Amino acid sequence: MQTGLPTVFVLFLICILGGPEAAPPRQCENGWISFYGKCYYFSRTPENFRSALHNCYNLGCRLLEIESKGEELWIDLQNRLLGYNYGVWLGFSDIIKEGQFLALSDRKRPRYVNWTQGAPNNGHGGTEHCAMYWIARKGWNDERCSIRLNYVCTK
Ligand SMILES: [Ca+2]
Ligand SMILES: [Ca+2]
Repeated sequence: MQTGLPTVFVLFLICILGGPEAAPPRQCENGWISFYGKCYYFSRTPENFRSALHNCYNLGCRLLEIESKGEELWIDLQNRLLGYNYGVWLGFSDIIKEGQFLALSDRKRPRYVNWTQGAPNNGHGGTEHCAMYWIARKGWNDERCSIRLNYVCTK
């Protein structure tokens, strides 16, 4: 476990208490893209997991939690169009209990998952506790929270 990660869980609470309810489709602000009633912000620079989470909170709360195959295919397409290389952070972590990935927004298990073959494997000496979407493998992987990846914020 890395120092400072409990911050993530303070942000959990902020997100739960202050998070937007499911709203009817709406126009997104400048710089955000609309897809099926949600607004998406795609980062220009890669950040470590904690910074990505912070940045999304500052912009309106939530790090991307893919909820369906349709959403995932769209995210995959956007990632490729933007030229992202490795992938993007997903708002799921197993930092509380190894192997049990929970959503940062509600601390529940994700209803939709798409781990790549062999993942999550808690690799790099058991230091992989943050989930990401892996473009090349079109699926999810657990990674070290300290690496820098592009990220997507949703609201
Ligand atoms: Ca892990
Ligand atoms: Ca892994």
